[in-house]
Parts: sequence; structure tokens; C-alpha cells
Amino acid sequence: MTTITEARVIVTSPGRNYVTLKITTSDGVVGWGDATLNGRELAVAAYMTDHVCPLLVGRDPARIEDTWQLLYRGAYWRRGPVTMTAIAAVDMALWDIKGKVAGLPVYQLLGGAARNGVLVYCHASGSDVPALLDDVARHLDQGFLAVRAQASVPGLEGTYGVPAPDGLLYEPASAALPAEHLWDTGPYLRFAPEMLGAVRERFGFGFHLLHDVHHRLSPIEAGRLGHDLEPHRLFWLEDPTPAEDQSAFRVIRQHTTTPLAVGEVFNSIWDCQQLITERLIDYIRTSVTHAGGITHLRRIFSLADLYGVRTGSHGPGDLSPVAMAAALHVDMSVPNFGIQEYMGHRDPAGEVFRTTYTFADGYMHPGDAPGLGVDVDEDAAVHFPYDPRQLPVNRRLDGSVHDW
Ligand code: GCO
Ligand code: MG
Repeated sequence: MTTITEARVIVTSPGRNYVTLKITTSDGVVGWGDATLNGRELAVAAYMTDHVCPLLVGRDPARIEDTWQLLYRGAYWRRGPVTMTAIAAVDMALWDIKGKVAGLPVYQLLGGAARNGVLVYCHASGSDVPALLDDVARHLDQGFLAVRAQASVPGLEGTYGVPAPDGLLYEPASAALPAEHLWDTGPYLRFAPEMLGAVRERFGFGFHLLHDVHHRLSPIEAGRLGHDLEPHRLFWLEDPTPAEDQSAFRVIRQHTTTPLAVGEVFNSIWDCQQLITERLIDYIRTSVTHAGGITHLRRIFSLADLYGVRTGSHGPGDLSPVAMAAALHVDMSVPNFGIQEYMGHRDPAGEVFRTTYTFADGYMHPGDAPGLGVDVDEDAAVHFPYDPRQLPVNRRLDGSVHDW
């Protein structure tokens, strides 16, 4: 019988931190999984190295579901970002191996292509509205059919979604202590409809427009914002309120027809059960890395399909290209696909991660290489040592902590 002979964790920082799991079989087949939990990377690395990898050696790599159940139920302590990210990495690596053994891209093992390509949305942002409009123009020129728009709220430094002056990253701030951003809900609620209205006024309605609130409003504030945004016909309004309060969405729903998306911080189907079964959202944003891998993501998406909820997986640059590839294979195959976030990866990530996925005319495709279609250059990875980073925190004008 073929067995797993080695499971090893690679922590590397080519441009930003990524945690990667490498599983090798007795036949010499290698599978890759992403285990990156932004700002808490080493917790997942330790969980895998100390508690998961020793369980894998000697097991049959073909038994993906059984391994998932073993790691989930067998730990007794269930769910949570660290555990579910570790399980996800194992799951992705085993699907990668299964695809390589079969000589097929993973999406073929998931039922084959249910569409020709995966609609993706990009990020456009600016320190003010004119800068945002320039950035939207740039992305539309690149062929994107869906654009997320974010701009700095006047008077509030470090608004979420707007890059720092280096222009490259907007969440990892400092090595030691988190950066502190200022937050004031009133100005944001006045500014957001103006800003998104300016985008529609300049570019019209011939593309999908999205916006991320990043969990900052109360339910009634979110209801008002959704209502104020209705003339701008958003594809979705993302994370309007802190996501763990599922019944809050009942209040939002009573006040607006703007479509709602949530779920990038969810780890399991239980985190979104009420949101889906009560049809309180339109898009479920769980990611392949933070919600238990391909196996569990498909389970969530199947539940969502039953209730008319479509998919919109999280795809930020803080998930590695291994995750992006895995997400695309799922996106290709599920019936209720909606859209996929694609933030891209900045150099030198490409020196470590080699991918086969492509983008053209607004759509991505995972490629047809066997498995996930990703390779990791371990020799290159050692040149980019771990670089400790913290996500920022938000404080209100009175100094109290607000959701970031
Ligand atoms: C998004 C997200 C990200 C998160 C990041 C945190 O919609 O892409 O909100 O930008 O902030 O993934 O690590
Ligand atoms: Mg988001």
C-alpha cells in the first residue's frame, strides 16, 4: 500500500509570510497545502508540526475524507482558525496527490468543469476619490469585469483597504506592536455612498462593483448603508457587521435589498448554518485555507446551494498561491459559484510558488496540470525567512477598541 512517508511544514516570507505543508508518499508523489493564517502563522505551523504531521506518516494518502474526519473529530477540540487551517492544508495536499496519481487536474475529480472560467474580482483603492477612480480605470483596462472599490475616509488615517505609502500591502503593519488606526462610523457612512456613486458616475453600470465594510457597523447602521447604496447596484456589500453574530443579518435584511456577503473569518459550516438556512446572505465567502480545505468548503457550498446562496471565496494576498489554485478548482466545479476574489501575489512570491492558473478577460482558469497545478521551490523558500507581522487594530475617537 502507498503510504505517507513525510509531512513537513515550510514557513517562508517571499514578500509576506506563508505557511506551506508538504506531504510526500512512498511512491515519491508530493502534495502541497496552504496553512497561512495572517498574523498568527507560527501557531498553525506548531499545531501541524507537533500534533498533525506525526499522525499522517504511515497513512494511506488516498483516504482524504477519513483523514479529514480523523483530524476534526479525533482532536476532540473542534473548529477554530488554527485547527481548521491545519486540517485544510492536509486536505489540499491530499487532493493534490490524488490528482497527480490520477493524472488529472483536481477540478476533474470534483465533477469536472461546470463553467468555462472563474469570474474574479480585483481590488481598486485610493487615498481619495480621484486616486480611486484612476485605479478602477487601470483595473478595467486590464480586463477585470468585477472591481472592489475602497478609499480613505477623509480625516481617518489608515482606512481599511487602502495601501500604505509603499503601495503594496494594507494590513501587515509593524513587526512588534500592531499599528493603530482611527475609526469613526459617522463620516464613513456619509462617505461610502458618495465614493461608490462617483465610481458608477464615471464608469457606468457595465461591470460588477463590490465594497468591503470589514465588520465595522452595527446591524442598523449596516441596514442604512445598504439602503443608501441601492442606487449604485452593488454586486455585494461585504462583511457589514462582525461576522460571528449571525442573527444580526436579520436586521440588515429588513432594511435593504443590497446583496450581502460574509464569511472570510469563518472556519466551519456551523459558523454559517443560520446565515445560509435563513437565507440571510447572498454570497458565502469561506476560504479553502481557513474553512477546512477542499473537502469542507464543498460541504459548505453544497448547503449554500440548497438555499440559493452563491459562493464568493476569500482570495487575499495573505493566502498563498497554493490556496488560490485550490480555490479555482473548487470554483470550476460547484454549481452555485458566484465570484472569486483575486488580489494577486507580489514578487518575490513567484520565486517560491510556481503556478499554472491563468487570467484573461475577467476570468481565471486553474490550468490542466495534474493535481492543483502548483509547485513550491524549497531552495528558494529558505532565502525568505519568517518576518513577524501584526494586523492593525482600530480605535474610536475616544480611544476604545473597535473592530478592524
Ligand atoms: C478581503 C479581506 C482581507 C483581510 C485579510 C486579513 O476581503 O480580502 O478583508 O483583505 O483583511 O485577509 O488577513
Ligand atoms: Mg474582506
